Formats: sequence, structure tokens, C-alpha cells
Amino acid sequence: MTDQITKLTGLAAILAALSTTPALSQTMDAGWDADMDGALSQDEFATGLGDRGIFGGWDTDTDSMLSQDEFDDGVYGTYDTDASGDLNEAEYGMTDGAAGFWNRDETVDHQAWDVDGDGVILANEFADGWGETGRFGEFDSDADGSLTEDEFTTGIFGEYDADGTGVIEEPELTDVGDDMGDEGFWDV
Ligand SMILES: [Ca+2]
Ligand SMILES: [Ca+2]
Ligand SMILES: [Ca+2]
Ligand SMILES: [Ca+2]
Repeated sequence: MTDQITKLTGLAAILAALSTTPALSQTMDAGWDADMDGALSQDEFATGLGDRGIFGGWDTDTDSMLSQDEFDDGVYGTYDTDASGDLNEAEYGMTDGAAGFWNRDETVDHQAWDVDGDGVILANEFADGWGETGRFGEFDSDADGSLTEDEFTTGIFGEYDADGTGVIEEPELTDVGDDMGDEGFWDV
């Protein structure tokens, strides 16, 4: 009898744990949502993204600014998932992952970037096509021709804050969780 009660208590505990698992812990690295309100403020996002070291990784001349070339190269790397130096159709045609992030509004026709139509986008073809999206200029809010880490972070935040509320809440939060998780877009 005592054994049965123990088993039942154990089962109840497992069921309780399953039903109360917060959605956030399934999709986000622990620690991003510092105040645990189920949403990411700009500050929380900046801290989480900063910990990833992406800005520093792209800033190859370590002057704490991203030039347009550094930014373009960094973005190119997010597409070129096998780091082969060119983009194949699977890479630029991705619907979730790299191309998904940079093409959320689906206004970019990557096929058109492949000027010679050989199914591979080379760095020069990419630079032309990507340049036309004007993303660098959008991120460069003071228009001085380079991105501070603040400008970079604010730009990325804006990509996720699709409804422009200034906070990342569901369903935007799921996109961030997917991209920041293991093998996600920003898992570098
Ligand atoms: Ca929060
Ligand atoms: Ca730099
Ligand atoms: Ca700037
Ligand atoms: Ca939002």
C-alpha cells in the first residue's frame, strides 16, 4: 500500500512538471529573459545577443565598428552554412534559417542574384544583390557609414520585433528561440 502511494505521488509529480513547463524554456537559452515576464525587452535582447559575440566576430579589424564590407561578409557567412565560399541553391533558397531571417518580409528574390544562372551565388553576385536590399543603411541610424554595436543590435532587434511594439513577445519570441537555439541561425 505504501509502495502504491509512493508510485502515485511520483506520477503526480511528473504530470505536474510536464504541465507547468514554461514555453520559454523550450525555445530560449536560459537567462535571456532576465525578469522572466515571458518577453524580451531591448536591454534583455542586447545582453543575450552581446553574449553571442557575433558583432565581435564580424568586426575583423577590431575597431569596434562594422564597415559595410564587414557587415556584408558577416551576412554572407550566415547564408554560406557549409562555409564553401559560394552559395548553392539550398543555401540561398532556405525558408527557415539564414535566408529566412534576412528575408522575413519575402521581398528578396534570391534567384535574381544568380546573374549567370548557374545555380551558385558567388561573393560578388551576393554583394550586388544584398547591397540592393539597403539593409546596411537601415541599420546605420546615424548614417555615418559604419555600425556601432548598438546600431547592429537595434537593427537585429527590429527584424524580430515584427509588430513594432518595442518588445519581443510571442510569436516573435519563438523565432528568436529557434534562431538562437542549437543549430539555429545564430548558433555560431
Ligand atoms: Ca523580459
Ligand atoms: Ca570594424
Ligand atoms: Ca552608424
Ligand atoms: Ca513585438
